[in-house]
Amino acid sequence: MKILRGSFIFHFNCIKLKNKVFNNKKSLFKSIIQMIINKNQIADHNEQLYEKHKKRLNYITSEIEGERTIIQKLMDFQIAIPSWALGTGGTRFGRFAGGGEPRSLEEKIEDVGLLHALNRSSGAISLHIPWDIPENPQAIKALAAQHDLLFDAVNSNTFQDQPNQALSYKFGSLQHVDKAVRQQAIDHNIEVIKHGVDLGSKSITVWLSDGSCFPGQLNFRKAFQRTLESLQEIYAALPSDWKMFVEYKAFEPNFYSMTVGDWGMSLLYAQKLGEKAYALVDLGHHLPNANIEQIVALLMMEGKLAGFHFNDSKYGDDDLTVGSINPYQLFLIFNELVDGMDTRGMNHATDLGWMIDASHNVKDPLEDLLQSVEAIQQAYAKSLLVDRKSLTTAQNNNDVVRCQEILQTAYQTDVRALVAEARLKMGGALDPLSIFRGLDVRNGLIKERGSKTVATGL
Ligand code: RM4
Ligand code: MN
Ligand code: MN
Repeated sequence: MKILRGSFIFHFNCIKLKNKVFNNKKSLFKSIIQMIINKNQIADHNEQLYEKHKKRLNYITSEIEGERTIIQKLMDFQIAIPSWALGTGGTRFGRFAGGGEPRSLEEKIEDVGLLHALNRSSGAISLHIPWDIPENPQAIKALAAQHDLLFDAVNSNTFQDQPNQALSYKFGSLQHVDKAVRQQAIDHNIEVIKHGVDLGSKSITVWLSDGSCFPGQLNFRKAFQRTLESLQEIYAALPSDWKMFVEYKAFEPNFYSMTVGDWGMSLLYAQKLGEKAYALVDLGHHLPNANIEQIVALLMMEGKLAGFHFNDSKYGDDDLTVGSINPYQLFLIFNELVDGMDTRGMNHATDLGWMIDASHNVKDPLEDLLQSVEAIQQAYAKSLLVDRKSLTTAQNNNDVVRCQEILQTAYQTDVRALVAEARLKMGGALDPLSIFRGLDVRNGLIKERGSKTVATGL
């Protein structure tokens, strides 16, 4: 009886799934994606995996409470994909480009659309200007809309000189001793905001590789003040519903000091700029062993956390797949985030910026991004499992053992079926990575775009 009932539900759900994917096909698949992933392939894939998935889901839901809320929160949670991470990255010494990389902004949007079709959780793209200038914003916006994509924060670039640029950033941009160079960098940032406005972005991320290479080269105080003044001019150009994210970074090879070097400096700029300015945390931008979860907790306490650039690292700003080196840290960060957001009554999905900032040197960028999104969702789901009431009681009783047990219980829970269920409910694939490989998506892209393409960006 039980088996019969189970198989009936299984069958019924499969029909529902097929219909859902079929009905959504217009918004899910376009152009190249349509050619590579045909409309029923996700449904077929899900059908094949459904029984196994259901077993896993039944197990976890029998172990935890509030699974519906968790699944809903996972469904609401979207992670922006950086336009500069869709091709193979490189190190300072070289780049080993893969095939089928996107050759234009349009193709980058298609790549993100492809990810989003598979996981339904990559519904936004973050553009780096001038690497990805939307020449025809209306058309770009329409293309993104076809793939159900929004535009997340726009990013300025004053850490490289561009061809035909009048003045050089060799000695800095917003901090430069020469006002003309600063003005050029300010104008560029304002230009970036304009591009963002055209596309419906609501924030600009400013990351500077301003600093000094040798002791004595720079007057720290004056460099800070010049940078602040420049940021103030950019801030003044923000539309009323926009935010400015000031991203810090402790080091850059060749540098002795960074002008926005840690969360203290970011916070200082953000506080002096005003209520629309926030500090952005890129996980790879800290000195080794920094307690990022504590930084996050305090930035949130001050209402000054912008959001994240997710990646992972062992030594420096390695830009590796988030969760690949230190998944426990990622969980602890999310644990603070959920606690902080709930305390402040914030919307988990929309009140902070969730972005990936990674560079893929040896993996297929799209596979890496699928792994990244999954890792973020897992850390988020686990942090939603933390028994906060008991944790507070244990903390108040100095019951250190219990505190650890509570966190570990959540962390050790296998939440993969919850994440997969959220995907399934949204019309995505139960196992995006396996369907990506099963359908040989990369080869489809190579056939379309060629094997010698090199994406712009990092
Ligand atoms: C920096 C920083 C910025 C990113 C650039 C490309 O290290 O993480 O966010 O825009 O790299
Ligand atoms: Mn970053
Ligand atoms: Mn970085």
